[in-house]
Amino acid sequence: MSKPMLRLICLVLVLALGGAVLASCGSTETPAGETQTGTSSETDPETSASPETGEPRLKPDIPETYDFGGESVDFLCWFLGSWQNTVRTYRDIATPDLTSDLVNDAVFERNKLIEDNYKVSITMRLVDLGDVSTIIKNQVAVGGGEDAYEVCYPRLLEFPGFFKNDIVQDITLVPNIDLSKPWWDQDSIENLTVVGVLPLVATALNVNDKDATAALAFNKQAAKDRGITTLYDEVADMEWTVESLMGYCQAVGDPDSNGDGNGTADMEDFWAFLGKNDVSTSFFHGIGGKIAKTGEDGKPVFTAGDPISVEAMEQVVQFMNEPYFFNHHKANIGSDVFTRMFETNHGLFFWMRLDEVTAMRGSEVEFGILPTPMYTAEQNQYYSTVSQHTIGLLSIPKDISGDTLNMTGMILEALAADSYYGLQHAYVDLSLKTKYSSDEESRESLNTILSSRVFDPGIMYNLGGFGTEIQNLGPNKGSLATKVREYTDKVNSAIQELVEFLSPEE
Ligand SMILES: [Ca+2]
Ligand SMILES: [Ca+2]
Repeated sequence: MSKPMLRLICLVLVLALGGAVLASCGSTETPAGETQTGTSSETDPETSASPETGEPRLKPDIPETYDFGGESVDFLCWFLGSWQNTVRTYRDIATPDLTSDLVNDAVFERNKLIEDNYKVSITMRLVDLGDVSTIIKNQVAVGGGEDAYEVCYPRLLEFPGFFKNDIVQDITLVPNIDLSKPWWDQDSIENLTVVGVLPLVATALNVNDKDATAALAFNKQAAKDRGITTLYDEVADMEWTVESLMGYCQAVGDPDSNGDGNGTADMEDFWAFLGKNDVSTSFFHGIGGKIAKTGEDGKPVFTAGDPISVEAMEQVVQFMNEPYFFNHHKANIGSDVFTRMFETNHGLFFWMRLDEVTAMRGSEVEFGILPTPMYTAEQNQYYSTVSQHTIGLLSIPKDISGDTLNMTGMILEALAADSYYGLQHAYVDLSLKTKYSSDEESRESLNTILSSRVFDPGIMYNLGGFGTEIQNLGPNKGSLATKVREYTDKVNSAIQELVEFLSPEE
């Protein structure tokens, strides 16, 4: 199916569901006060309706039940020890028990339903992020077998090196997976398909890639105290820009004058903007920039140097070097210490990924949520970057074939379809938004953020290392125009290499 057709279907679905933002184009949405209706265990697929409009729940084109004879579908996922007790550790694949945590329990119920319906068992193994590659390489070399992992998630940062071992397969060819369905993230499909081949994909099955989406938080009381009352209106009116953000930050001014007055701007002071190097990349995407876009022929094109991006990034670099901008990386403090600064009233704006919304349960300040600002109002669309540092996306090892591949496709389709209603509802509506039940606008922001996610092939395939250069622009006071000139040959040969690698052999 052509990409425009996929887009069209996606749009039609959005309209059909009364404007609800879908996981493919975003995430599920339920009006405030709705009870949880999407959890798998309490939903009869024949009669159930979407929580938004009462429209019938979209069903996957696979048998509703099947007997796979107790076969297991095994997921191998990356793991980083220092993030052990955070939501960055996979919590969306499998869980042993009900714990009354909404996301955990939605995963438990989903898997139980699918395991019963298809007579399979779903397992997950977490391994150190460097080991995913070794394990899958060995598996593919030996050729599958009883202990094979049917699904794997390397971290995105390691993915470019990982998949060049020729160890994952083209998801577009996997039986029983229908990528036109909204539970497969259409933006990820459009951007990560190269010459018709899709080696990894984002799906409603996961919440961790939603957690990895960039956004801003703001301290509501601090904003009010400074007469800043129209932030949400600006977002809604499509007027939320880097320039207006800079205007507010300028008004807050010198951190030390607002803080302890010891003559040094430090962690004890009140900062207009608590940021880090990642602001470079997320604002680059926010202003509409992209390292690469897919061209007509299905090949990525190096687009970082378009004139508007070049102009906008001058402003972003300037912003990141203003005295009111606190840079967590330059301050060389831990992430938790940095987050704590915002939680304890040391900043007006705070750059974050959505996982912070869950992590900041103990915040002493009440905060609102905003999308990454646009360059100008003419842009008319917000863009929210998805981090390559904190997540992986779904891949299927190359040795999985025949009946096992049939089963893998069917189980993934069933899991993703159910998650689109059950898990995503538990995550977005009941978990993320619950804390802000008094703040309707933050919910709107969450919908905006989750429906405007950017999967940049330049970053996901690490084309010529340019993603790192973007990340360094702000802290190094770099110029995008100069970097593009410097890197054009490098990025273009990386694209050529990627295309040759993925093109079917003649
Ligand atoms: Ca297996
Ligand atoms: Ca001070």
